[in-house]
Amino acid sequence: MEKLNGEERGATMKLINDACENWGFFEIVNHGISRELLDNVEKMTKGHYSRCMEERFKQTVASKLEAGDDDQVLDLDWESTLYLRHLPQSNISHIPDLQDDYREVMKDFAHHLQNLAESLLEIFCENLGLEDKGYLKKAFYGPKQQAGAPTFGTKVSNYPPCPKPDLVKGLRAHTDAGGVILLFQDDKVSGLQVLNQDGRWVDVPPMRHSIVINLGDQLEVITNGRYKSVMHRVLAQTDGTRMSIASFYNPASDALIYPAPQLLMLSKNNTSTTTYPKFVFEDYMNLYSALKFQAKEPRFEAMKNMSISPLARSLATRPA
Ligand SMILES: O=C(O)CCC(=O)C(=O)O
Ligand SMILES: [Fe+2]
Repeated sequence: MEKLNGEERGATMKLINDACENWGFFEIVNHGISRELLDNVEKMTKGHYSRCMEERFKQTVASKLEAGDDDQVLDLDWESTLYLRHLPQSNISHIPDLQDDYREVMKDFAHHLQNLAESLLEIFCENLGLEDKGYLKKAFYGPKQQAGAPTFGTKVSNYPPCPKPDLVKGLRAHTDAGGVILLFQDDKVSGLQVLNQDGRWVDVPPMRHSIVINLGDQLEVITNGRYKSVMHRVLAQTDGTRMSIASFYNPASDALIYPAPQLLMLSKNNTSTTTYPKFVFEDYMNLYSALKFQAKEPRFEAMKNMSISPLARSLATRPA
């Protein structure tokens, strides 16, 4: 990332653009978040897991696999999770069982990740040729502006060793629903895979102190399909517990989402056939929670048939 400030800026911007157009995923280093902070986050997350989460995992998820009930196993992900919210309001002080220094470190980490997400949105605007480099960030705001700030949250996951990795995934294949996702993953235990354009699963191997970036469904809609959200999954492993910390920089729940008019005009000259819907982000999330592990296209189709309340439409501040 530091190459963006030097002579190699052009080549680096191009690399990022290619990754957004062809992979929906890329991995960044020299992103400005210190190694010391990352090491602390990793150490404390692992400590918290073994102190407070491991036993609970055995009693809940692991016991379902042991019971061997087919329906339950089909609906199972071999992961132990904890959710933290940062925006619009932090809930970190209210999450039980966290040690105070862990709360502080996670607040600091989230602050850095938020800055990184917002810088990446500016980079995407520039690469997309959008005149306003704040366009994407603004598109994530709801009509109430400050009160309707983007949502930003972190899912802290641990994927313990699994006795039957052929039966269950760590996390089943899905695209992410939101905007930009920043992932800090275990530097030793692997498992994340991305589906490439040839339909093959490709490993995203651990790389110490790197951050994996991927794009969610909303960026696909707003960029009118120039950028794509891409299917990914986590394989369960027989050895070692994998830690991953995924932070989701998403639109405000009342943000009105639709393709950027400037990009829509550009694509009129192309042969692009997909048309994207216009909807309120919260409505999308309601649908997504039931259909997360299915393809995104039927979700986009369903949103075309959903009406937007006149109030939501009239409050939208961006040009339609
Ligand atoms: O654990 C990972 O590497 C990915 C997690 C993920 O894809 C998700 O939570 O949406
Ligand atoms: Fe994901």
